[in-house]
Amino acid sequence: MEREIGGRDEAGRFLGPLDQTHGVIAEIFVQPGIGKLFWIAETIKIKVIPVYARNYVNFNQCVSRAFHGTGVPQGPEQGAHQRGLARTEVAIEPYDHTGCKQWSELAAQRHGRRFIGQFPFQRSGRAGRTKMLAMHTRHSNTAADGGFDAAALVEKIKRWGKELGFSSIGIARADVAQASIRLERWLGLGRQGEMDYMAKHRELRARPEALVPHTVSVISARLPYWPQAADSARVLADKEAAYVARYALGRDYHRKVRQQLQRLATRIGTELAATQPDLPFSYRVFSDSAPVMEVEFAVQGGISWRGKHTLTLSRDGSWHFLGEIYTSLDLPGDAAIDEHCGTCSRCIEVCPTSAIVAPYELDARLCISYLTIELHGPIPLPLRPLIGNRIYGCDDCQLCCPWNRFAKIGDPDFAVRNGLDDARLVDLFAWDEQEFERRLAGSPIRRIGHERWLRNIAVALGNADPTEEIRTALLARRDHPSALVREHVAWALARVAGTDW
Ligand code: B12
Ligand code: SF4
Ligand code: SF4
Repeated sequence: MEREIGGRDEAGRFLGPLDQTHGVIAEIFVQPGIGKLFWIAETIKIKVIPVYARNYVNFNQCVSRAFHGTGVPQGPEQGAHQRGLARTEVAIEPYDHTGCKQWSELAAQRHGRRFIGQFPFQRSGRAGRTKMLAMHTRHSNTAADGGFDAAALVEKIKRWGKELGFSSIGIARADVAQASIRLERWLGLGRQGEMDYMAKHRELRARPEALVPHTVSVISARLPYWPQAADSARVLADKEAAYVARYALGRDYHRKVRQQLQRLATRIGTELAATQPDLPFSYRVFSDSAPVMEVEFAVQGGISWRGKHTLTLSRDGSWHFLGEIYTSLDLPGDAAIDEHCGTCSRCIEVCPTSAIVAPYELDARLCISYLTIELHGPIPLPLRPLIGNRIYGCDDCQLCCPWNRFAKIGDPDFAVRNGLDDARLVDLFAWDEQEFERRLAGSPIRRIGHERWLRNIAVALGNADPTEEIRTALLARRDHPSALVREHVAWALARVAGTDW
């Protein structure tokens, strides 16, 4: 059997979500409930071509769903099955026409199925001839769901999402097995720095149904935010100006995205109450508000690919927030889209602190966004000069991205407030705590508090060309009650004076 499905590596990858070992593969293949796959495996050879990790992840996940209760005892499919909900069936079919993906999609639709993907294989006895294998999911219309048309509902969800201002909506299955392995590696390397919540909630992050019971599908959405604002390049080049990340110039996105998702969920609920009153529907909405692997769901749901800077990216750029609805509805997952970074590596090259340590790998401890927003204590000395005038977050890896040339103006709620797109460092440094609280009510910046606000601006002032105005502003904060602020002001004063720290 092992030889039938390929060599050791291929076999391991084929059943990646379940296990990497042959023993487990053999065990799985004698389990009941996978007769169809077993039968097919006997009659055709499935050769999984070793490809780049991401290209087979969807295939793996879909196949893993066929093994109810075998390799994935906590699997969402099993949970759904036990509760009598609709469940996904996976069928693998040999397909003789090479290369034509569109044709496969049409053929699948005609049979009331959804095309997931295709890959080359060799039929036994006809070695050397490459053919395409088409794989479909069928959503069972069980008696319990009374003929629930999940695909039709998804179409409506996508339409309603657009009406609510989302630029794209996609459906992912609640399965992040592969991504969790990489998350563990990232945590193992300590790349989360002081973001303890990343390690603390790893279990909930890796298992959606542990965070919200009965979750089997994830509706992933992106809301565009690119604001009409002063030219970023000019502000970054002006050392006396303050650069605030474009996402933080207006209203806090956490609440806004969730509000829109809540509206979408209410609409789904109303539709189901009218058409499928007996179908259980539970859900919860998120946007950077809980341990959820948001980027992973957006990629799986086909609304973006992952750029080398690790953010999601689409043909209309990366200036969007992500949000999700975890739901008990068994919805057909979308196919991931092709990625279009190609040979480009601009984001890696321009990063001021070299935080993108390899394509798709970010060491948060070096990222200016982490240093200015997440880090509570002092900013490490060697990194301070590299921060320049970025006082809250950083956009360099997105500003340089060719795909962002196609960005359109985002939701009006993210329009600039308080002239933050083009403010002067000394003016912002003069805000006392009351002014900080008043002006930044409803802004994400308020979360860092006045103390870290001053810490960040002190660093930027220390990086500016020294002027008497800057020296005076720093001197006014030299005896600030916070030791953190005092230390950063002292550092900046030393820079202004041209002395060593
Ligand atoms: C923690 C966090 C941060 C941290 C760490 C960022 C990071 N890349 O991990 C810090 C504070 C640095 C940060 C910064 C920013 N963030 Co942030 N952040 C998050 C948060 C809360 C979790 C992200 C996470 O899980 N990281 C953990 C690591 C393991 O994940 P990862 O880097 O994505 O790693 C995966 C891949 O790289 C992959 N991988 C690793 N190696 C390899 C190798 C290969 C070959 C392949 C194929 C894949 C691969 O495997 C990993 C696991 O899946 C999410 C919200 C959420 N709940 O998801 C927002 C989120 C990612 N951030 C967001 C934003 C907007 C930003 C900033 C742009 C803000 C700013 N302007 O300052 C910057 C951008 C910095 C950057 N280049 O990523 C948005 C991104 C929207 C988008 N377009 O994608 C999110 C989704 C919030 C939201 N709801 O909108 N963020
Ligand atoms: S946000 Fe800035 S510091 Fe962080 S990875 Fe992007 S360019 Fe580098
Ligand atoms: S800058 Fe280039 S490599 Fe980086 S995300 Fe954009 S297209 Fe991809």
